[in-house]
Amino acid sequence: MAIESVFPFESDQWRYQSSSVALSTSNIVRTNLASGYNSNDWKHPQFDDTSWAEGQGLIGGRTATSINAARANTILDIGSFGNGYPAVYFRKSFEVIDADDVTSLTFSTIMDDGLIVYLNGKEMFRENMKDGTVTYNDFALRSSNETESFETEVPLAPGDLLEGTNTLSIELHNSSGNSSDLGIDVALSLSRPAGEPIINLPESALITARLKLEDEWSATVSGTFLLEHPADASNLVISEINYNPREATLLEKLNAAPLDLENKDLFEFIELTNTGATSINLADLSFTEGISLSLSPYPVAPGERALIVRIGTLFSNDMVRDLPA
Ligand SMILES: [Ca+2]
Ligand SMILES: [Ca+2]
Repeated sequence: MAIESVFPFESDQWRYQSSSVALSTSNIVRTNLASGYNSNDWKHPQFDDTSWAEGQGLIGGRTATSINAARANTILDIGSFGNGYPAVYFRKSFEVIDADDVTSLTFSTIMDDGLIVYLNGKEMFRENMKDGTVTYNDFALRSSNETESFETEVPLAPGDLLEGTNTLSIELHNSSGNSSDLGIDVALSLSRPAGEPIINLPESALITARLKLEDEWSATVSGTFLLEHPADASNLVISEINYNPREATLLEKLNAAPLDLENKDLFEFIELTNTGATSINLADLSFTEGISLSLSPYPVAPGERALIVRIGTLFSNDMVRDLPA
């Protein structure tokens, strides 16, 4: 597994709502079709949280040092003594590239006292909360140990993680209305299968790779990776052959100086045409008889022609600008 950090502890741009207002219960989620879950729900990625307060983790109260694991960067209003808020709501968005590759998320959490974590409107896990439907008024099962963080790895189902922007929603519950503290911080990482480094090719290419294990390199392996269709008999024709050409005229020889134009064979060429509807690539193409030649990756657009020549410079010379079409 390759582990990548998504965001660390003490990240900013958390949104939170700390008040006596109850938001929707834990059974109203993306996976519960009958629940009426929609973008007005605080767990929904498109929910408008711009009116919520913004802060940096750890977000906690009643004071900056109430949560024992770390000092709060944002002080949380946890309600009045004896009548503290049972729950406070949090949201945070983050970006993921190549989401389909990701197999699990790992949450590192500092928490007082219990919580339910949702990803894009689906419950990922809960800790120190009762089973079943949890409402705003439910307290955590017990006081938590907030002196250190704990890790929770959650395997992902297809569609859980979105390409691009994703949204975490968390309801954090206190252990009682008399509790002196309430707070949270989360660091998130993700796992992808190992051995799958992604190389984005700008063009078709021959790739040679080798592995290094400690100080030792493996032998190389090579492969040609094409962005176009491979050329074959269905999309490629020999459209012109210039075999054993006539002698250059005096004028051609004059214009071509100082090249040696006496060897007419140097001017032989074969023209290939892409007769297909999509771009093709000539990589690894060879002739079965007559010409010993294996071609390197070379893309040819639909209708485009490619010339196989002995010496390229001869064909960029003035003398061939009037080649018959
Ligand atoms: Ca506590
Ligand atoms: Ca507490």
